[in-house]
Amino acid sequence: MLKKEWPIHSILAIAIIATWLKTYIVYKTSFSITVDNVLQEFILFINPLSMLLFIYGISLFFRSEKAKNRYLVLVAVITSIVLYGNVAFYRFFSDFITLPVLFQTDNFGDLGVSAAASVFWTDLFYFTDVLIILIAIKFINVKSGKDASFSVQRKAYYVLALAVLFFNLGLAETERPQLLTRSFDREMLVKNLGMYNYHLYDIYVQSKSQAQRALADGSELVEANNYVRANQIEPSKEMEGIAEGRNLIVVTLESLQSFAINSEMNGQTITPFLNSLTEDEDTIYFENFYHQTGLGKTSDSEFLLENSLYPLSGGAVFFTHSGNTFNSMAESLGNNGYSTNVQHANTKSFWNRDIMYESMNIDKFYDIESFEIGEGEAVNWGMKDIPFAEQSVEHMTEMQQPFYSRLLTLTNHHPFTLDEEDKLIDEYDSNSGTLNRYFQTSRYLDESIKVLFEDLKEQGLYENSIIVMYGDHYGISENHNEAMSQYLDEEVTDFTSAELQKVPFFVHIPGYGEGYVDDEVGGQIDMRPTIMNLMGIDTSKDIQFGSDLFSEEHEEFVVFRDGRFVTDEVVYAGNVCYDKDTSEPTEQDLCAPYIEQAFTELEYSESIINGDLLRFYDEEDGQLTTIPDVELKQ
Ligand code: GP9
Ligand code: MN
Repeated sequence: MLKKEWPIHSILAIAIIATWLKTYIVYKTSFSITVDNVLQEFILFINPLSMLLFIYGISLFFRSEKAKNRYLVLVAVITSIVLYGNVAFYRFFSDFITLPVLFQTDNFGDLGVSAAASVFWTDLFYFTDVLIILIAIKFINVKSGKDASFSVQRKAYYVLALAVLFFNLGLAETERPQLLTRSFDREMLVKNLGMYNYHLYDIYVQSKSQAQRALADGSELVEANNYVRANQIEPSKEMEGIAEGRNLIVVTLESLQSFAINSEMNGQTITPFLNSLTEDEDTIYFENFYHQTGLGKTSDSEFLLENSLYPLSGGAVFFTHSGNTFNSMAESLGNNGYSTNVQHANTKSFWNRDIMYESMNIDKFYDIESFEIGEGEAVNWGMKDIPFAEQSVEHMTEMQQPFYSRLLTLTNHHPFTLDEEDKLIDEYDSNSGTLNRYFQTSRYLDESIKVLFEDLKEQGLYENSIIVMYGDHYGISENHNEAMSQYLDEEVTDFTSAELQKVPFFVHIPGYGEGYVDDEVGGQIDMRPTIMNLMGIDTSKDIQFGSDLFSEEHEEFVVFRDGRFVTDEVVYAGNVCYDKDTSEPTEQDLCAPYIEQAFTELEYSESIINGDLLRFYDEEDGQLTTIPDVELKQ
C-alpha cells in the first residue's frame, strides 16, 4: 500500500482519464475515421469526455467507498464492451453498430459467426482501463470522508460535464451543421459526437420509430389505401412495356438543377451532352420536373425513386426507418428476374445505405471498396465522376442480365471543387464562389455522362438498356439568391425559388425514335410508376403516391416535401399563390383546393412510413394481411 494519501476523488479522475484516452487510442488504431483538419482531430479527441463525465460521475452519489469503486469498474467494463463490440463489428463490416442491425437477424445472420472470427486474445487491450482502475483501487490510498462543501462540488462537477457536452455539440455543429437533424453518416456521428453519445442518439432515434410502429395496426392503412386508389390512374398504354426485358440503368445526377440545361454561362455551354439529349430522337426530356426531397437529400431522392412515397419532414428516412418493410422498385424488378444493384463510390454507411439497401432488397451495393481510385482520380467528396462512370460500366459487363443498376454521381456536390485539368469551362463571376464553381462541376458531370454513354456502347450494353437520369435536389441553396439573381437577371422571389427546384428528368430509350421535350408537370414521386410501366411491370396493386408521367390522365400537381406545391397553372410558396404565367401573386382561391390535398397526401405517406404499414400489405393480391374482414378498395 502506498503511504501517500491521494485526494478524495482520485479514482474517479483516473477512471475518466483512462477510459477517455483509451477510447481516443482505439479511434485512431481500430477504425478508419477520416480527419481532415486540426479542428476535427480536436473534436475526435474530446468527444468521449462528456459522456464519461456523466456516467462515471454518478459514483459521486454513492455513499460507501466500496460501492463507488464497484460502480466505476462496472462502467469501465460496460463502456469497454460497447467500444470493443464496435471494433469487432467494424473489422468485418467497416461500419459502426446501429440498433437495427442487431435485430435484422435475417439480413445479418452471419453477424455472430463473423464477429467471433475477428476476436483475438490481444483484444484484451480494449479493457486496459478496467485494469488500470482495478490497480488504482487496490494500491491507491484515497483520503476518506467528505467535506462540508461536497454537494456544491458535485453540482459544479455536473455543470462542468454539461459545459463539456455543449462545447462538444457546438464544435460539432460548426463542423457539420444539422448533424443531429439529418444524421448523414454514422462515421460522422461517431467522429463528432463520440462513440458513447452516438449510441445514445441511435437508441433515441430508433426507439422513437419503434414506438410509433408498435402503436400502429393495419387499420390505418385502410384510409391511406383509399386515398391512393381514389387518385389512381391508368398508365400509358402506348409506353407500356416498351423497355420490357431490357437492362435498366438509372443515373442520379448529383445536385443538377434544370436551369443549367440548355443554357449558357457567360457564353459557355454548361451541359453540352445533356443538351444534345434533349433534342435526341431516343430521349424524352421532362422540362417541368421537380425534386421533392427534404433533409435526406440524395437519399430522399432514392427513397422517392424506389418507393414512390414521400420522404419524411423530420430527418432522413434512410436513417430513421431502415427497418421498415418496403415494396421497392428493386424488389419488384428482382421478382421479375432482374439482378439489382447500386453503384456509388462513397462509404457504404453514408445515409445508412448499407442497411437501407438490404431493407429495399437491393441485391448488391458497389460502394467505395468496389472501385479503384487511381492517382488524380479523386476530388472533393471522393472518386471523380468520369472514372466512376468507366468502372461502373466495367461492373455492368459482369452483371447477370437483365440488370437494374443505379449509379449515384458525386463530383457535382457542394463545395463544387475540381482539379485544374477537369475545369472545362470558366468560373462564373458572381459574389458566390459556390455558384461560380457550380457551373464548372456541372460541366464536368455532363462530360461523365457522355463517357458513360460511350462506354455502354463500346461494351455492347447500350442497345439492350434504357437509361433514366434525374437530378436529385438543388445544388444552389437560397443562401446564394443574390448571385442567382445576377445569373438569371431577375429578382429571386419565393416564386423563383420554387421554380428553381426543377431538376432534369431524362428517359433515354435506344431505338425509340420519337424523342421530344415533354412539358408535363411532374416530380420524383412519379419516377417509379413511370419506369415500371416502361418495364412492363404492373403496379396497379402497389401503394404509391405518384403516377405515370406518360399517361394522359397524369395529374399536374407536385407537392414539395416542405408543403409548397406546383401545378400547371399555379405555384404555392411562402403561403402565397402565384400565377405561373405572370410570376406574380394571384388570388389565393386558385391554390386553396390544392393546399388541403398537398397536406393530406404528405400525411398519408408519412403515416405509412411511421407505422411501417406496408408490413400489413400483400402487394400480390392488394389486401391487408392482418385484418381479414376488411376488404381493401382496389
Ligand atoms: C453521398 C452523396 C451526396 O453519398 O449521396 O449526398 P448529399 O449531400 O447530396 O445528400
Ligand atoms: Mn445529392
